[in-house]
Amino acid sequence: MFDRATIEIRAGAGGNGSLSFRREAHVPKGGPDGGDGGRGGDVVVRCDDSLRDLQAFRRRAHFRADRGGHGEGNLRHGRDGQVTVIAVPPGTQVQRWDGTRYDLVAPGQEVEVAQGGSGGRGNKRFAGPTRQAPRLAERGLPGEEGVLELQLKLLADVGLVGLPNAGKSSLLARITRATPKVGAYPFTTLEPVLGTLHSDDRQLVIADIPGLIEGASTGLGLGHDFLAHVERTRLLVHLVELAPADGSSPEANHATIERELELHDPRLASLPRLVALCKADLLAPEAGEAALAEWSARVDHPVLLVSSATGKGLEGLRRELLRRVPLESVRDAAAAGVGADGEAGAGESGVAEYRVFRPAAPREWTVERTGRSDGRDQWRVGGPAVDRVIARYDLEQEDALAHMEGRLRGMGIIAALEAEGFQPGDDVDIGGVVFELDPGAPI
Ligand SMILES: Nc1nc2c(ncn2[C@@H]2O[C@H](COP(=O)(O)OP(=O)(O)OP(=O)(O)O)[C@@H](O)[C@H]2O)c(=O)[nH]1
Ligand SMILES: [Mg+2]
Repeated sequence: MFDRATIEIRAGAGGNGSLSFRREAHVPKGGPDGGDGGRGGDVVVRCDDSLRDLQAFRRRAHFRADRGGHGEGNLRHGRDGQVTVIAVPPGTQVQRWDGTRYDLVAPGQEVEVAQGGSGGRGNKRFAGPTRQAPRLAERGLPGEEGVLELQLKLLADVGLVGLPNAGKSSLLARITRATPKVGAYPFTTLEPVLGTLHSDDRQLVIADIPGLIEGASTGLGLGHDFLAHVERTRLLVHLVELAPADGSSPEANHATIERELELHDPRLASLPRLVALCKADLLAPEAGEAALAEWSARVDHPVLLVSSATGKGLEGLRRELLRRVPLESVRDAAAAGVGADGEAGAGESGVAEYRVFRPAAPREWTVERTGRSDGRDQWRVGGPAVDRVIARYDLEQEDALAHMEGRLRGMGIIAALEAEGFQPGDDVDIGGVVFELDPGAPI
């Protein structure tokens, strides 16, 4: 079962703005007519009902969205880059490189996981009363990129838990049409198996969660990965063998599984559950009834006595399941926006609100004196905020430097330099390029 995948994604870069002037036969000096660059394409993850696992990502692990077109003269704007859609099966949890998590449960639900870069403005946009022939245009910004961790968590209404060999698969085979392998040894089942319990008016999806042993929550055995699948169930059936062949104590076995559930996630401990004392056929009927009475008095959950061999108690179990699992199934609940994590829930239509994650534009920048030469101070200005400004301009363009100075001034950087003793004409290293900055000059 391919229930995990790591993929790399990159949204498209924005197109560059154009630096262009109108050329007309009879107009000696045309005005600026450079169009804007288009927006880079976003990367979106969509929940697709026709998929069952994450196998497709073994063949393809890189996804790139189109870049935006460059602007052109005659005020032609670049086209926006096309969105790249990544399809995942229902139940997929997506974690972005920055830790943001999205739960994709309802078919059609979409989330934007990487935003395309904005397009650069063409020189037409910089025209104003003081600058009628702007010789600068912005560059498009890169799109967001990073690694996505995908994890598929089954959407089951009921989880069957219990120690290996407890009889989970046998029970699933008896109450649903699933045909899991049954064996007289532990770890017969190596991955979760789903079955559907039908009644006249509803269906419950039941998952056999194998491999839980002491230490499963810390990664021992197979159970750790599968515990994640239990997270979304709405009711657990805890199978406890009354007369384990290895002579272990049913009470201790019960406690072991409960502890692992709790350690994995305290929320699991608060899920409603049924305790099914199983393989009742291996005990004398009176011993079975006595155990039932004793367990019922001791644990806080309803207790049933069942046997997959004889069918004893199975009709009662079926009834209890149908009665206790809330009417709306996991899928409905998810579609109504109450998914396991309550994140990125879908709207009423069943289609997700388009959750757009915009990282706050980084504000950090630094100003420092780096040395002295020829009697003048040298400075360095850096940080993500500065990098973003640098990325925008092609400083070969005549007006770009003055415009960039304006932006640095707007950010408070020129004032910070001056407060440190900066004199107009000092050399300033801005993002790796050294300028003789003269911010007094008109912009
Ligand atoms: N006598 C009796 N044996 C049972 C019953 N249910 C299961 N068994 C036997 O118990 C053994 C284990 O059953 P499974 O259903 O494979 O148990 P499991 O919990 O799925 O085990 P793993 O997949 O290994 O975790 C098999 O030999 C079954 O035939 C029952 O009600 N009565
Ligand atoms: Mg099994």
